[in-house]
Amino acid sequence: ANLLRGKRGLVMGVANNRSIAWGIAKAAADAGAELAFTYQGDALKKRVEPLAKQLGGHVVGHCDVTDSASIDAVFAEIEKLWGKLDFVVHCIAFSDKDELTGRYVETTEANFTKSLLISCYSFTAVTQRAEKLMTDGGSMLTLTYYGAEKWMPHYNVMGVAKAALESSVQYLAADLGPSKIRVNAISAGPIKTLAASGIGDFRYILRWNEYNSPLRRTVTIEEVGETAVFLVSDMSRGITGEILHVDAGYHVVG
Ligand code: 0WD
Repeated sequence: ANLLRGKRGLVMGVANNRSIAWGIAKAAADAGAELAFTYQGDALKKRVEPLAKQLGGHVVGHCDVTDSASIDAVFAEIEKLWGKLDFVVHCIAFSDKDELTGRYVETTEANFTKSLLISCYSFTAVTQRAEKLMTDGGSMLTLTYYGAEKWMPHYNVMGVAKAALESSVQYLAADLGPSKIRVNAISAGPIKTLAASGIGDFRYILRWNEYNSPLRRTVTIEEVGETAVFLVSDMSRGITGEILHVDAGYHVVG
């Protein structure tokens, strides 16, 4: 399948080979896309560079979304490299681990602000820059979780951040529709990644999903990756403002 042949995409949020961003990058490269990657800080640079190389991708630099100058720098690099952009995959979220356990009501102002900035606003900030390079239209994609829709144990401020992110997908879709830029999210079921290991009782949540989802299992980064290919390809050209669940059907249960 060459669904993404001729398309150029930016992938943000690869931390290692378990990252959802990596599952998406692999699937997109398989579908013929040319990819660019960012990394957050020198520690991740060493991880991301060899992974990008495996897929013949470009590394366009350090990007910490709390530093808007680093977002600008990465987009300037993409403009130099390609002059345009067809899709962006945003797989970035953060909350202080100490607040991903216990009660939401204890959330501090500092962690609330930081979590919403990194996990929600950064998608808008990236979309602002991407819009200018998506001269033939394009597709923006972010990752969310069911904890945005319903209370989930330990998800706390991240659930509130994902609710804001899902709402921003709708507002961005309306704003960018006239420019033929689509904006969607995948609501992934739980997957054991670095970020997920910070969530309290995560193994129990995985097990709970295995027992209770309609497909009686959890999902893989490869499955999220293939759905992402669909959402950034022209196959989904009639879809925008959508939150698509890739969760073995769990959202119909809980
Ligand atoms: O169960 C799961 N793993 C699910 C994850 C279920 C549903 C959704 N998601 C979402 C996450 O909330 C996130 O938005 O998927 C996205 C990707 O997360 P992931 O693949 O589970 O986690 P990971 O491999 O850790 O990648 C997240 C990365 C960070 O990694 P670490 O673990 O080092 O924080 O987000 C990046 C970073 O690379 N990141 C940032 N990037 C730029 N600037 C920043 C930042 N300030 N903070 C975190």
